[in-house]
Amino acid sequence: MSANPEAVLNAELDIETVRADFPILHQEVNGRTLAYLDNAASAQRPRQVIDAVSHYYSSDHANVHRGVHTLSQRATDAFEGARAKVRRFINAGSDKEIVWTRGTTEAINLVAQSWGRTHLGEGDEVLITWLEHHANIVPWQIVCEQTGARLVVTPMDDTGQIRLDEFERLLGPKTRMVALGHVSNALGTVNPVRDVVAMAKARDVPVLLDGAQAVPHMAVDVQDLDCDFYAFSGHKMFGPTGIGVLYGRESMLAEMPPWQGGGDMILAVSFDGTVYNELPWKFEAGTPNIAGAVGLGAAVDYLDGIGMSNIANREASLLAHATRVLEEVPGLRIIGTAPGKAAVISFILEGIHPHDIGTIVDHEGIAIRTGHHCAMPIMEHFGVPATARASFAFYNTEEEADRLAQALLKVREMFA
Ligand code: C6P
Repeated sequence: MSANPEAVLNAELDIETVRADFPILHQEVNGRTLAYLDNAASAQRPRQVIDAVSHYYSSDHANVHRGVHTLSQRATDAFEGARAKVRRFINAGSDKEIVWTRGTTEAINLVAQSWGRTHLGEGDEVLITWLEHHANIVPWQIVCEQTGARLVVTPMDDTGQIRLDEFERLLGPKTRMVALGHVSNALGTVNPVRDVVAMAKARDVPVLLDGAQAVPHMAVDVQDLDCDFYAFSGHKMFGPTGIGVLYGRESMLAEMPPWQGGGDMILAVSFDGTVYNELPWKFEAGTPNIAGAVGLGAAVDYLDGIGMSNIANREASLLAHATRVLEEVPGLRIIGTAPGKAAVISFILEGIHPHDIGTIVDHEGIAIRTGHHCAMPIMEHFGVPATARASFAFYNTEEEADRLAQALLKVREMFA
């Protein structure tokens, strides 16, 4: 699909054209056409991203920010050009606010270590929610251990929505940071991040949003959200693995110390001391994932070409269809039933272990994820060890959802 935002704005997506962009989807798995319904774990890449990475390695590769030679300049232009694309995509105010990381996990660890170790002390509180991925729990637990701060958790209700009344109550004089997911990977709940940010801002508490499951599926505007940090991963938004982004408000990043030392994050080094580089390079020690950044820039172009509102609309109708057909499977219970969910359906089948479900549907060529989805507290809340999870992208079809429902009927027959 060519990048032409006006032509496709609010258009019905031509699914066959879109699917033609994704070579991996056109294969048989276990003798059946692949139905890839594990997009929340990692989405697939369009040809445009694969070509951009291949072109970079075939024509432009050298180290960045280090050479006067032509290839190094080309690599630097491609690398910094990708940063500018990401900045525009999430409407950050400046390229200085876009820090490359390995992914969401590293972005959150960066904030926990750099910001957390300098701002948290004995008795301070970090307020998260029950819906977090482990990547937005464990880094805070680590920094709490290091500083004597305490992790406070906002409960959720049985539909999988955070209790805003409880959040407001727990947001107290000792809260130093609020950190929560924009969209839950395990349930699909879209959290009321605007309300949360407004409440936190009223008390001058900074907010970090884990956007790993939001950026691929909806338009995200960090200035409009008014958050201080926003973390996301390239591989979930149709870009390469090993590249991700930390957006940080410039005033926050400016006063944070580096969290890793080495090449590229310095202006001058002597044995008497080091002068750190400017933003954002202060946080990018060592040779970065240049090809990953280039590929992520191409993924942003691709998403822009389709239009995020078209993607959100398409996925909403896919979710409605898939929910309807899965609910017809006897004994199936959907875990996470918040209104306005993202296109994620976590479910259990009475009396059948999710891993068995995953293995059997794989024989039908259908890829879903089973397990705790790196969100063990959510499983604990619902009293289940694991769920099966189908997670959709704009290139999925109603027919694939129907195939999943039919495969689940077979699973039930096998265990009858
Ligand atoms: N969730 C899933 O199957 P990384 O691994 O750093 O790219 O992303 C971590 C992460 C952080 N937050 C959320 C909300 C996520 O969903 C993830 C990754 C995958 O749901 C793999 S566990």
